[in-house]
Amino acid sequence: MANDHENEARQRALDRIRKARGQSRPDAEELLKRIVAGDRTALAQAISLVESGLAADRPLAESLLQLASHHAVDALRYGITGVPGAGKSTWIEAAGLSLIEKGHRVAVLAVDPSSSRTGGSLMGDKTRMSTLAQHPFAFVRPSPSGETLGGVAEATAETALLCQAAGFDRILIETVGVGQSETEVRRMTDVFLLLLIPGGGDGVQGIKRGILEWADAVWVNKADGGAERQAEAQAALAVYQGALSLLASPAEGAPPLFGYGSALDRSQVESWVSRLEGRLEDARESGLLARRRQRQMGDSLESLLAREAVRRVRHHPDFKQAWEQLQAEVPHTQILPYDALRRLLDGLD
Ligand SMILES: Nc1nc2c(ncn2[C@@H]2O[C@H](COP(=O)(O)OP(=O)(O)OP(=O)(O)O)[C@@H](O)[C@H]2O)c(=O)[nH]1
Ligand SMILES: [Mg+2]
Repeated sequence: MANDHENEARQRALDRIRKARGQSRPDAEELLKRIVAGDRTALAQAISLVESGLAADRPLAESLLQLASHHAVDALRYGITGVPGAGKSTWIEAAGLSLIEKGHRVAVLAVDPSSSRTGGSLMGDKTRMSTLAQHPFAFVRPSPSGETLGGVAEATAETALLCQAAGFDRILIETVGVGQSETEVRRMTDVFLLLLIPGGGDGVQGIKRGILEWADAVWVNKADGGAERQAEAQAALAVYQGALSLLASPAEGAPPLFGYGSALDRSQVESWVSRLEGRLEDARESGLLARRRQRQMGDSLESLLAREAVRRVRHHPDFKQAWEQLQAEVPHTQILPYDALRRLLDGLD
């Protein structure tokens, strides 16, 4: 597993050699066949393809995704968020190993559009999850570096799909809880877990209020190293529980699961993961999970629609001229913004 990067580099080198010899890249069907057969190099190559910022790579990526959707195993997706250093990767390592012990295959993806971390710390993730990263039933993929075409969240959802085609039935997505990405990650996960640490100053530790509201589960981490830390964690948990009971609208389904403990202690994480899995199983049976996914799909479509609509307007051949004309007019006339927008759009028909 530690070799995924090397595999990818090798694959790129092979691509260059093929190109030099006038041979084409493998087609989508061939690539997918290898992915389904468990070829990690093919999986890594496919992920690079969907993460690629090159428009030329998109057609192959899209046919591949189309094919992959027919082979994807049904997976449960976990989103794990929390401030930098809260212990997300450590928690994921413990949770991932527990899930593997129960017979699952685990893919770990990272979303970090904030560029708050460097390539160095991404390698750090692999070191921190070293046991998991080397396990034959796990696949650990650092966040995409650089620009992706459709956005980081879309690339992550697509990567998850490829992992599902490769047979991974538990997808754990780590995201730093300070940016924009949590909304999008929550939208693609079946359970959204917030990791906090005791004694984090103002109580909400720079975590956006919304994140606390959305959490399906809250775990106060690093409750180890003596009775004092335990007491601190308990106190912190009570504060969050109180805050959440005030904030939360009575959402569908069970109230958030609260807990505290140490990510360094496998058995603590394991028993908590079992509880989460139990809840997910109940949600599946009651139809709650299906409804959540349906709602998520609707939300994703809405946000894609908004983005695509803006893109199309901006790419309209007359847009630039109409936009400039409007901007030139605005200082001289009393024009209301909505009126201006209507005139702009009318001009594009
Ligand atoms: N004492 C203690 N240390 C922990 C615990 N969980 C994580 N750590 C340590 O905290 C540090 C940060 O852990 P990570 O798992 O990398 O935290 P993270 O949230 O993934 O960090 P970023 O990915 O950089 O945001 C490491 O040195 C861990 O060993 C815990 O439960 N108790
Ligand atoms: Mg981490």
